[in-house]
Amino acid sequence: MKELRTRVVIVGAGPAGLLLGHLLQRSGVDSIVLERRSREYVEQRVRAGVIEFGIANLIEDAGAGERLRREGLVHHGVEFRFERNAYRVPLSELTDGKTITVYGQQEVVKDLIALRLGAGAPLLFDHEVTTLEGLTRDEATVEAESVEGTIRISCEYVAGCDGSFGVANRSLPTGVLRRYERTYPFSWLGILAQSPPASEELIYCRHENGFALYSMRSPTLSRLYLGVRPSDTLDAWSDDRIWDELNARLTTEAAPEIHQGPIVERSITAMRSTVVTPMRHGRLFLAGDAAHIVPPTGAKGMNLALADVRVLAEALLAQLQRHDDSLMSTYSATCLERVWRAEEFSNYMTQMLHPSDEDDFENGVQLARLRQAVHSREASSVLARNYVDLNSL
Ligand code: FAS
Ligand code: PHB
Repeated sequence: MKELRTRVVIVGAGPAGLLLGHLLQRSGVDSIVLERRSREYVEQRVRAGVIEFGIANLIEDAGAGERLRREGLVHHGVEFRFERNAYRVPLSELTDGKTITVYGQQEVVKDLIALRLGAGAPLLFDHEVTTLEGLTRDEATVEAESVEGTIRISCEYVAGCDGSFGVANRSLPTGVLRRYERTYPFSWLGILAQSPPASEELIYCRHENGFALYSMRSPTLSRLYLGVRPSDTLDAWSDDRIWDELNARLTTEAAPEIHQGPIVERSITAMRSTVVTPMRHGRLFLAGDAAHIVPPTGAKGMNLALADVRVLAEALLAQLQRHDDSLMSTYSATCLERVWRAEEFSNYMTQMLHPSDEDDFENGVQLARLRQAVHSREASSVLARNYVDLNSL
């Protein structure tokens, strides 16, 4: 048993844990980041790709945005396709010039890992946190297992940035923990393909066969998604079937073809919405997917996680440097107000863009909502503001 001591233990080296570690380290507050997976694994894990206007500024202001600004793809609009037609929503025009940046989550993770290791700050990969104790006592302790054995860390606060299946949200005692959940009758099959993007901007598509999304990672790497049945497995989807279905759903008279290429990554992700409350329990603070999950249709997952950390870092620094716990005591309420807005927007986008197999009345309502979103200036302005900058509104 190795015994260590620090001020803040951060569980999880995803975007939330790494940005928090960086913001604390930059302000001279010691922390230890523990990650159960290897560095290679977290740096190659394909997830989110869209960064909001205010969150890109947050990453840049934190001194972690050099490559994001250099390689990120800045978009001023987004396209919706349905009933064989395409409609562009001019995001920047509707939001006084704000933009989204397309930059892979794993690139953000790589940049933050390089910064932390470059600063010589502790980041322990292949360390699985098993126990959180003393959360309501004078001092918390965190235990983690690795091939070298067990380490036990005493600390003042614990940041649970370990995702929805981590140890942190399971450490909230029953009676304290409240979980709000919704699951959706579809999943997303996502692929990464070595093909030049067929479009300058993202394309969200509602087709009678199902949902489709055209996104990208670089001028040579496309990221595409298909709505599939929750029971579907990757074996049921050959490359030909994937491209045939993407072509069937995404193409219109005006845009007959999408560029195909070797598929280098594929995964199926279940669709669900989850909110865990409270986001604080004594010395434990939850941030990111540990506290909330949104379906990716609104591109809010990573943005929500980083916005939580913006609030948490300020609250921890106020307490640890100025013995002012006011921001800590409002942390949960402050974040949950924004989290529920993101849940609402992500649910709105998800319901609007995924046809129902059995409820034609619902399909009628969805199409009416979609037509309004692209034809009514008021509706597309609300959509644009939420899509581009919800977490900083
Ligand atoms: P993360 O899940 O990124 O990081 C948590 C970390 O904690 C992980 O590295 C995990 O290994 C570690 N951990 C867990 N338990 C631990 C323990 N006991 N000890 C130590 N470490 C532990 N969002 C989008 O906007 N667009 C997308 O296309 C999209 N696709 C997604 C696909 C998938 C499969 C998933 C799960 C999410 C996707 N998301 C997407 C949402 C995603 O971007 C998340 O919101 C984002 O990863 C949240 O970041 P974190 O809260 O840092 O959690
Ligand atoms: C992505 O690029 O991976 C992406 C973009 C928009 C979404 C979800 C995922 O809504």
